[in-house]
Amino acid sequence: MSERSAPGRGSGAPHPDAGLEAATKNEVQHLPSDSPVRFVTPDGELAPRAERNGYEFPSEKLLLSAYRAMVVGRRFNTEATALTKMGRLAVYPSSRGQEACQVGGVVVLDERDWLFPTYRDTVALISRGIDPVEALGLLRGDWHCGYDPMATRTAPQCTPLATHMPHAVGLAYAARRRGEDLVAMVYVGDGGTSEGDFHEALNFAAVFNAPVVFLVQNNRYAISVPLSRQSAAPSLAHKGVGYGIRSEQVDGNDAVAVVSVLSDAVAFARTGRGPVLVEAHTYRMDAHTNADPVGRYRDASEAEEWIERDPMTRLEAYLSAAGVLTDSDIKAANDAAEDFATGMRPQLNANPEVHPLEIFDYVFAEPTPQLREQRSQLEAELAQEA
Ligand SMILES: Cc1ncc(C[n+]2csc(CCOP(=O)(O)OP(=O)(O)O)c2C)c(N)n1
Repeated sequence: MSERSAPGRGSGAPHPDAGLEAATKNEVQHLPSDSPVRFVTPDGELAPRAERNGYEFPSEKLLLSAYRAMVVGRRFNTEATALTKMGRLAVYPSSRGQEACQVGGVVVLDERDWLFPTYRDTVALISRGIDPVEALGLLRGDWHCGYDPMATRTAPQCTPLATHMPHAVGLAYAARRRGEDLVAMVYVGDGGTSEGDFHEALNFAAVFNAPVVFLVQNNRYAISVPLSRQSAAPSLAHKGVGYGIRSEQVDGNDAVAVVSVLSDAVAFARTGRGPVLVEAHTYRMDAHTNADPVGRYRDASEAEEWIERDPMTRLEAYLSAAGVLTDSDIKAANDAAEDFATGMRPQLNANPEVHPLEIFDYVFAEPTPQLREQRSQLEAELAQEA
């Protein structure tokens, strides 16, 4: 636990109704740091201690597992993008450049915790141990969701912006009322913070003290719309403050800082002291998806500049200089990533056998009249074609 969250420390396991009385509210510092929390400079050197804003250094073990997962994640991003070019994947929203956030939000979770991802967050899914082929089910167009959300404690990837946020809050609040101490980690983009569901979720979470960590990956663009056209707030982290949520901003390309701030946020939420919002400043190095003409709204030189702040090279440089990572560890991580990518290829090259009518199953426990009608329309069309 960091100095920063110390005021509420020791509150112990919460009463299931703890949300109704946020005892620590007045003691909690809600305002984010003036500049994003940082541990490591882009060159891989230690940043001045003051930039940590009181957060603690993560363990070497956690950083090493984050590093390995990031190497796999980077390789997965290139493989999935290649699969779109070969026509094996309908669409892929790459998170290249955002691997510190993708992995950082997952390595701080326990098995009991829930993850609520968006379409951008497939690397977070594989970092949680979800089979890569199952993780690509939605983007391949086979299923609404290719993995079992209950077994993996991972909600389906959400395509409508921010609609998963109230779900996460509801799940976390219900779990707390049942006496469980799980935390829900919600990923959302900068564009998602302009949606009504974002604001409703934050308000509910704050009023009912729900154990949720909102991770805003501010990658600078909502497709082609730059941040300056999306928000006039001093930072996206400030959006949490208005709801009474402890909020923080972090350098999202510094994996050490991301892991530290998010570990602290998860511990804070787990001990019943309420939700936390973390804005991670990062950059989407690739296009929004493979179908996006990125050159029409941003300069190639901008992406070039961010290469210097690449989260992978930064963590690698830091861990190597600290003597935690050797050349053979780096090679082993890259070999494992290569095996991972080649391992998923045969399955993705095979044609999936999915019955078209299955698209209507599992949408709701009880299908709506509209779904039933659509299902019979398609059934009739298929019968005609047969
Ligand atoms: C409710 C809703 N409105 C519009 C869209 C269309 N849309 C898809 S992605 C996107 C931009 C999202 O940007 P951001 O939240 O920053 O996430 P990123 O894609 O950058 O990860 C928009 C507007 C949508 N999916 N859902």
